[in-house]
Order: sequence, then structure tokens, then C-alpha cells
Amino acid sequence: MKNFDQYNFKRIIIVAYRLPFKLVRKKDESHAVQNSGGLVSAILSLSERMHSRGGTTTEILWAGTGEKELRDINVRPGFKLCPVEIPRKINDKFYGGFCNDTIWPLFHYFPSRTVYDKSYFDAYVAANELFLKKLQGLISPGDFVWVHDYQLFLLPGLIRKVFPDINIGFFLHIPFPSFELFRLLPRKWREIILSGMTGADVVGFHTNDYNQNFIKSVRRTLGYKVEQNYISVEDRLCKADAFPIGIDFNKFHEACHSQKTNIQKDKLRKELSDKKLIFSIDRLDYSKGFLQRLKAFEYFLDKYPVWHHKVVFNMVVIPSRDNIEAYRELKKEIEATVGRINGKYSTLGWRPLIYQYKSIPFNELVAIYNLSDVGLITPLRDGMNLVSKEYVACQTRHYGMLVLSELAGASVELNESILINPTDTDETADAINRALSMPDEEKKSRITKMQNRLSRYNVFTWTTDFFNRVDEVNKDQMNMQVKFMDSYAMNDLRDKYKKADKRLFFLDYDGTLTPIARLPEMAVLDESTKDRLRAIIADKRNTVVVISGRRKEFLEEQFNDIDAVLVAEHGYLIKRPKADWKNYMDIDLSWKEKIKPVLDDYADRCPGSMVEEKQASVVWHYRNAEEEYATLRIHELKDDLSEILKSDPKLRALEGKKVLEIKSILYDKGTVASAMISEGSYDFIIALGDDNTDEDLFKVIPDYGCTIKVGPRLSNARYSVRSQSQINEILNLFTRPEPL
Ligand code: GDG
Repeated sequence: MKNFDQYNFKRIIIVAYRLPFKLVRKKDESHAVQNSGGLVSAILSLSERMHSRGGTTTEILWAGTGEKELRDINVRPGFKLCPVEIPRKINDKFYGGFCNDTIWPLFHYFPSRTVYDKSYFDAYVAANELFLKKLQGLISPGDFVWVHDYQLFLLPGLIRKVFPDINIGFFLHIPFPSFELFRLLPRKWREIILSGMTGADVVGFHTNDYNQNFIKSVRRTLGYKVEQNYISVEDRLCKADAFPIGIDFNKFHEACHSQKTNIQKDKLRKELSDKKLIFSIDRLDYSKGFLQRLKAFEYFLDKYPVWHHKVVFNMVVIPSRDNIEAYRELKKEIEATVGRINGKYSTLGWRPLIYQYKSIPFNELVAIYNLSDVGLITPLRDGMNLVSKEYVACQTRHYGMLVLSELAGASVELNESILINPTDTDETADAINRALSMPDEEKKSRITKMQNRLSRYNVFTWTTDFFNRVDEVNKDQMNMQVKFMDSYAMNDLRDKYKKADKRLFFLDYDGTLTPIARLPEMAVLDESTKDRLRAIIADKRNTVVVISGRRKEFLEEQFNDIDAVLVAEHGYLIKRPKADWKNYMDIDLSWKEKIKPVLDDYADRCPGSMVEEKQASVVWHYRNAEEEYATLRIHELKDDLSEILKSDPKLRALEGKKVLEIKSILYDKGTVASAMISEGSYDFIIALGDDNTDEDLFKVIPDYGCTIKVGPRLSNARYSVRSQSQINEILNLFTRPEPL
């Protein structure tokens, strides 16, 4: 793994909704004060380390909304702020509207709170375009642009259009919901959002579940092919992956015994006397599960009276959006519930709940983390939740225990905590009791395991991991880059052909030897192509294999007067000149009975599409169906089939041009071609093809061979030609081998 200072990025440009500093004016002077939040500390720490160690990346720029004057304030060496201005009218509908009332509730699984308003979406597009406008004046070749969070879904795609070669990353800090929720958004919005996100080279999420949800949404909405988290976006690759954000572990761990923290701890100890402390801190938001948490605490007091007078729950709520009615209501409800519980259980000497509605300074926060016996972190949904990680990092000498919601992203890594479902009052109450009663040895052992993980995968590893992935995608992208056949490559190919004694040709049929036709039976070989093939075959040193997904009867009819080897049904059937058809292998085909009714069902629902049953496969053709309707259906069908295919690992859904074919994985164009290659000592091999099924073929051609794909798509082929008609120019090289 590379260190962050070994990258080839000239500068790192962070783009997030907010700048990491705000301007505080005192009398005539103004100065910048750092905002709190995970990303802010991650990037500032990165900048500190970059500056102290030196390295190839010289500068970090951060673009986001904030006061204009911040541009001129030098907050740190090598760190620059670039304020983006969004007029109030747009911002209200963009941030207050689409971000907070559409995306936030929907992505946190609150569909009933989600507002669908076209003017919000229009403002969202406008705001993303304003960010682009700002960046156009900033980005230069060699920069790495890292876009953050749900406010800027469209930005990677917008940047990609203007700067096709720039490295772009995107990271989502909140959950990505299941497709069933995501599809509640109007289809146009979904398409625009996902096209924006896939404009990045790497798209990151906190957990693998969010990542899989995203991939499914991309498949179903945009229909892009995805293999091993690689999304093929026209002529580019986009990698989606999980990068659980970490914390600056040492900063929190070491702060537990700083002088400032010790002062706070002494104060707290006095206030607590011998009582145990339960603690929570969250921003005021309905996703945090305050009311469920309070209900569980009340039930805990009911169920476990032995804890009366011995425990105090300090619930800190950070002020947020309380100018909005729904948030004001939530705050009122929290306060009423706190009052009711305190009213029910308090005595002269004991109040079970201490509620605070305010932010607290860092050292006070660390002191409370450090001294509390239970960290009670129970959101109904949370992308990650850094507080739970910070709580674990701050357990030293005196060990507390974390009770954590399984619906927070952090639960994936913190599985030695006590995991609960926040809607389960009984389970949460029992968990509080269990955490309070847990023997020290057990707490220590659980905490140590979590601390080891958090200190290893910290916020620096997180950024490094992300940058490494961008590097990897760059390399893969280079390998798959589209290289068009030029006159140099043509001459080289002909030279190799002339020098060779034993030559093997693999030629795909539809889309390669003939153009794609509206009806399959209309795709017949023209006479000039037939003549070219005959001329090549006439040379005894040449073997021509026509390798196709077609049925054997069709190929036999087309090639009845040409002595080519014919391979039908992607390799299942083979016919050598003047011999009979043979099965490449015997396979059990009983699965066809299971798959065919599914495809029939889709053919019934999608007018113009049809099902073809071949000897060893079943195919859904949708070339003649209405384009938009068929595109929707094909994503759905692939999804339905993926469930069936999971139960039969020997089956595969192969996507061709406007066809989806279900066949066995035991053979494909590649396995058959590689068997043929090993039959003779060929010194010239060429493979020509045009669609996905030919990728299997391209992969098995040895390095000394040549592979050419029709169409400018990412491919395993070494070269591409722009259209099918150019295939004739290639074949001419072998029929008239004089210099170009
Ligand atoms: C998004 C996602 C994801 C909070 N109050 C005080 C204070 N804080 C600090 C905490 C912690 C951070 O703010 C809050 O952590 P979150 O995890 O909730 O982060 P957000 O940025 O709000 O939320 C979330 C996160 O992004 C990172 O990807 O985990 O799921 O919603 O660091 O310590 N710090 C101090 N006083 C406070 O009163 N000193």
C-alpha cells in the first residue's frame, strides 16, 4: 500500500457542501474557526501530515459554501479555502429543500417524510452547476478532485464532461438505501443522480451493504454492466467500494489524560459521586431515535429498580435546524418525555435524566466519553456514526461499554459492543443493564479488540485506502483503454501474417461479419464478404473459424459453400468442413424448464420481444420492443434471474446486443477457442468480435495474437474499429497482402 505522499496527484481538491471553517467577527477583526465533523478532521489531519512530511502532492484546496472573506485567510500552510456562492433563493430549495427534505429522509429510511418537489430538484441541479462553475476556474491537469456527500451527487458527472481525464472520487457519508426505496424518486431524477455519481473513477460508501444497494440501483436504473464492483460507463470504468471512515484514534485516546481533560474529569467525578454514568450525544434529528431511546431508558428503570439512585443518563443534543417546525416539534417532544420520566422517578437526591441542548467543548466531550460507564448510541439509521468510535477510543483504565444500534454503519466494525435494534425497547433496556453489570475483564477484552481495529483502520488509512483505489482504477482503465486500429497497426498485422506459416482466424458473425439487422434472419452474408473468406481459406496455411451464438442450422445455411470451421451456440456445437456437427461437451439441460417460463413471462409483458429456445440455451430478444420499455424490463429481468442463478452456480446470463441469453458456464467462446489453439502450433492468431460474448474469446488469445473489437467500448481486445464496415478493410489485409 502506498502512503498518501507517494501519489502522482499534483493537488487534492476537496469539494463538500460546507467549507471546514467559518468566519467569526469580533469588533474589527475576523478569524476562521474550524467546524466539527469527521471529514473536516480527516482532511485537516491529512494536510498537517502532508505539510510536515513533504511529498509529491503540494497543496489541498477545499471548495464549499462559506463566507467570501475566507478565501483570503491563510488557515494552514498548504491549505486553501475556495468559497462557493449559492444565491439564497437557490440555496433554500437546494439545501433546505432537496437535500434536507428529499434525500436525507429517503436515504435514512423515512419515506413518509420525503418531499417530492420539482422546484427542489431544479434548484439542486442549479446548485451543482454553480459548484462546477467555481471548479472550472480551479482544476488543472494532475489534480485529484474528491467530491463529498449527498449535496453534490451530480458534480462528478458534470466535472467529467468538462475534464474527461481528471481523477475524480466521490464519497457518500450517509446510507445508500435499498433499490425499493431509491426507486421512489422519479426516474429522471434517479438517472441524473446515478449518472452524476458514476462520473467518478471511484465511488465510496461506509459499508458493503450501501455499496451493493448502489450497484443494484445503477444496474436497474442505468443498465450498466457491473463486474466485481467495476461499473462499465461507456468508455470508462467506475469502481464502487466500501471504505468505512475512521477517526483520528490517537488524538482521542491521548486526549483522555491531557491536563485540560483531567480538569473536566475531576469536575464530573464530583458531580457524579458514586453514580454510574450513561451517555449519548447526537445532533437534533429524527434519524437519531431519541424518543425510542428515552422509552427504552424508562423501561430499564421500570424493569431494573436496583439501579435507581445508582445511575444517571446524560443525554446531550446538539442544536440543529430548530428553525424548522418538524425539528422544533421533535425538540418539544424530547423535552416533554425527559420531564415526564424525571417526574416519575426523581427523588430529592436523584434525577435519572440530565438533558442538555447545546454543543460541548472537545475536552469536556473526551472527559465524558472517558468516565461514562455506558455509551448509548441508538440511531434509527446512521451512515457511520463517529461518536460510537470516539467513545471506544476514549476507554482507558476505567472501561465502559458501548450499546450500539445495529442500524448504524459503525455496527459492522464494532461488533464486540452490545448491538441492539433501537425499536426493540425490551432489548435496549436489557442491553443497558448488561452493559452496567458487565465484569471489568470482559469489558476490557471487548474494548481492546475494537480499539485495535480502530487504531489500525483510522482516518489516515481511510484516505490512503481511497487514494489507492483511485490508482488501481487508473491502471485498469489504461489496460482496457480503447485503441483504434491505425495504419501502423494495420501494417504490423499484415507483416506478421506474411511471416507466419500456420494461421488461425476466429470470426464472430452478427455485428462482425455482417451488420446488425432489425430481424435476425435478415443478417445474411454479402457476396463480397463471402469472396474474402473464400480467398483466405484458399491459402492452406489458414484455418478460419466462424464462432457465433447462432443456431447450427442458420450457420450451415450461410456457410454451405465456404470451408470454414463453424462453432454454433457460443461453443456448444462444432462442425469441421465436410464433417458432422458435434457437441463440445455433454451437459445436463434440465434447468431450461425452470428459466424458460420466466423469460416467457417477460416476453408476454414486453410487446415486440420474444423468447428463442436453442439446443443448450434460452434467449430473450428485445431488439424489436419499444426501447424505453424494454430497457426497464431488462434491468428487472436480470435482477429476477440473478436470484435464480445464485441457486445454480453452473448457469450464467450473457448479455449481447439486445439479447439476454441463459446458458451453462461450462463452455463459452473462450473455452472452445482455447481448445482449438492448443490443437496446432499456430504462429498467427486473430480474433474479431463485437459484443460481450466475444470478450471471453479475446481473453484467451495469446499475447502474440491480435484481437479487434467493433465499436468504441471498453474491451479486453487490443484494438477497436469504429464500425462493422471496417472489418472488410481488416480482411482485405489477408486477401491482398501488398503494402498499404
Ligand atoms: C455524517 C453522517 C457519518 C458533535 N457534537 C459535538 C462534537 N461533535 C463531533 C463528534 C463527531 C462528529 O461531530 C459527529 O459525528 P457523526 O458521525 O454524526 O458525523 P456527521 O458529520 O455529523 O455526519 C454520519 C459522518 O458523516 C462521517 O462520515 O458518520 O453517519 O451522518 O466527531 O465528536 N464535538 C464536540 N462538541 C460537540 O458538541 N467537540
